[in-house]
Amino acid sequence: MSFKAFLGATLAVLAANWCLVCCDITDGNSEHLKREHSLMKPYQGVGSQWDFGGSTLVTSSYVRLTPDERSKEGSIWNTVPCYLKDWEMHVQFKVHGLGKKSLNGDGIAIWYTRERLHPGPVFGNQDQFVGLAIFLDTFRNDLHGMDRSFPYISAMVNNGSVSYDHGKDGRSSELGGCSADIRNRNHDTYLAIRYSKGRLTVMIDVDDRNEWKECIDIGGVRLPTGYFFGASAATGDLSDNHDIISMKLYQLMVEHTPEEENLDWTKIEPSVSLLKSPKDNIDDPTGNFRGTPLTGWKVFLLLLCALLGIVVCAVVGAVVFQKRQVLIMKFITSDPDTDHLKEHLHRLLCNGVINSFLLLR
Ligand SMILES: [Ca+2]
Repeated sequence: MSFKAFLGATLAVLAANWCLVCCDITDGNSEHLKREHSLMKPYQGVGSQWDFGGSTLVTSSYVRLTPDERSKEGSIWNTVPCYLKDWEMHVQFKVHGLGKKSLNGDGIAIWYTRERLHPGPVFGNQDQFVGLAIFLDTFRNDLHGMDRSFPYISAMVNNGSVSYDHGKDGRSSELGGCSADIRNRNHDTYLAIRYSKGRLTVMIDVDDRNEWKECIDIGGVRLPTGYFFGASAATGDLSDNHDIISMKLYQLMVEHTPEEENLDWTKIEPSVSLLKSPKDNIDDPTGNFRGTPLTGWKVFLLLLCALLGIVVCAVVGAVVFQKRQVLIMKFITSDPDTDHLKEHLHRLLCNGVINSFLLLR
């Protein structure tokens, strides 16, 4: 192989690898890692670009928000407000501890909020926050919500007016979520949060398959620019090590209309315009969106339809049965040969079944 051919082949392999990485991250959008909003080993930016508080401990290989001890809370916050309109945050994290399954808590929250470094009761951060939160809830508080398994990942957008309901694991304000086995895994676990053109997508990679699995995908989400990224965690009577390995922010190159560009994005109030109400499913054990409740006349119509269906089926069945009986009688009287009769009866029965099927269709 000539040097030229060798160089060409090497460049092709490099280009293919680069493309694979690129496609994996952004699904087609070109992207840029924003170092001022990213937290990476060996965490040299901590101190200037990141503040931390509470029980947070920064080592050279991880940022431990809480140790595996009771009643701890810690957080880490980007000091630089983010003015990107479209972004994707990748979080590499690890939740691990000595507690047996279900005997651990409480979890991690990833934030994009107006305020920063305000300790409080929501996974170590303040309640009635303004902005976006993604909760990695590892402890089931609501013993009535057995339809979902824990750990459970969910999203909440708040304009400061809503309190997070720990007793219900945030179900009343949840925009979407999924169960994810994120605890005590032997491999790395990842979460991706993408916000672009009003669409919020959360993906997870927790099964060591090196592929993203969708967890949340909702439109109509309005978030301003100029907020801060952060992460926090808390333990209660039960505990875990809550470690952040990295938080990498990528800018998504998305075109906006001139009208959108001219808006003052810092003035946007966090909100969600859902077609249906959020998953406030206090009465609904399935946790799914509820349709309008069935009123009296709707129940009546439903029952009437069911009754009519039964009557139609019964009439069709009776007609088919009667026809078949008549034909059988005809053969019995017209053909006294027993073997021949048997063959006809068999054929008729088969035809009868097929006819019944066709009629019922
Ligand atoms: Ca919980």
